[in-house]
Amino acid sequence: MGLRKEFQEGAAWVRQHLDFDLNVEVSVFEVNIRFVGGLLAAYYLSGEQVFLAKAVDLGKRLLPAFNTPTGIPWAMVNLKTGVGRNWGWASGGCSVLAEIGTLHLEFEQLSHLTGNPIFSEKVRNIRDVLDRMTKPQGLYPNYVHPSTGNWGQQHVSMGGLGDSFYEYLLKSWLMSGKMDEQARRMYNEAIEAILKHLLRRTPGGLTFIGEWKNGFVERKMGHLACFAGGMLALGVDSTPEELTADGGQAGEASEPKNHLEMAAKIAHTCHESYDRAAVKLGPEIFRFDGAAEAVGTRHVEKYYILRPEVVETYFYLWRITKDPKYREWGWEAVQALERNCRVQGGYSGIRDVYSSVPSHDDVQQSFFLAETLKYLFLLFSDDSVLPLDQWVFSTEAHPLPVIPRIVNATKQEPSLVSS
Ligand code: DMJ
Repeated sequence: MGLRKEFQEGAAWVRQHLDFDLNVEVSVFEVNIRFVGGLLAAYYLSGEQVFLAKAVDLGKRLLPAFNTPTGIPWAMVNLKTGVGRNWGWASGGCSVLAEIGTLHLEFEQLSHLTGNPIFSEKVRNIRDVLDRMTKPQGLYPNYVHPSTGNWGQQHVSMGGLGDSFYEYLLKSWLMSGKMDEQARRMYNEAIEAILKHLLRRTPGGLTFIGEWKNGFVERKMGHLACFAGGMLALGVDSTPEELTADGGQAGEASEPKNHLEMAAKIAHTCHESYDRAAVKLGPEIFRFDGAAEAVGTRHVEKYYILRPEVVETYFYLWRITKDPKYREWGWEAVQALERNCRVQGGYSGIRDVYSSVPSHDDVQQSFFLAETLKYLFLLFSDDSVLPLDQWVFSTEAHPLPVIPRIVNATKQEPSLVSS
């Protein structure tokens, strides 16, 4: 973005003050996606060793979280003592699917960059455990127990608790230069089951991905689940020709051309969730019950906390289809952010998207800078800026390079802008 002075200030702060030798308990998932991923991307984009050194130090401090009978990591670990545990709220002491499934990209990069296979071994084991488990109707429940390796509560979601597990299967395959076939197969199978069991169409013609609870579909979609439009489109865009032919290896339900249609429909539904709100930004949860379609109906679900998933989907669909409506929708979001979320010290979340006078929550989430603004910037940039065939965006939108056969690859780094 040309913000070189600001970047140098940030780099100086990292050099002088960023220290992970702390007696604190952190979320393995959040620290991985925000800190390890952010530091790795900063290293790749700048070449400055300090970012790599900090990422490796932090990665090593996360390793004790994997000391469980199955190797499925704890949700939390103390960075100094290495003691781990799970969230008290998670079903029966389980680990969360989205959390354990969203370490792969960063950990593979750590092994690639250090030559130490330990990080890669840890995440490949998670993948293998999940691959071996029997899935109810092919679906992946959101809770897995780290001691028994059994599923917890039978809740399946493309939104919170599940989301980035699916995303990282596809992106692991992409980041490996399409060599990680296990990841692609598991992605195809998981998405096929999700589309078969969770996809619904409303009387008003909107398509949504609901949530599955013990065999019943709850007719709601979270803002988080809106990333799926971008993911489905990316899955088609990156698929070899032979897989897109009729009767191709991907099978009817996961036939990639259908995925592009699905992606466009989900983008449309998510845009409607924005358009039907007074501030033109969408709620945290929107429902499809009776007359309510793509509308938040419960007071506690009407907030918007500067989340990126809807503009993320616009970004991928713009790159892949070049339909100008995605830039138009993105511009609507920019204007709505300026109108409703801009405050003196930056940008703030709002408590109720159906109130035309915004009530600010006084929080600027870090993913607003890392993701929301980045995807908006990229939506209006040329395709040659961080080209999708050379870079994979982590779930926190940190760009990581495609490295064929990642662990054995020679350290070849792609250019930021393709020639
Ligand atoms: C981000 O931290 C990541 O995208 C994560 O996977 C879930 N969503 C938040 C932002 O909404």
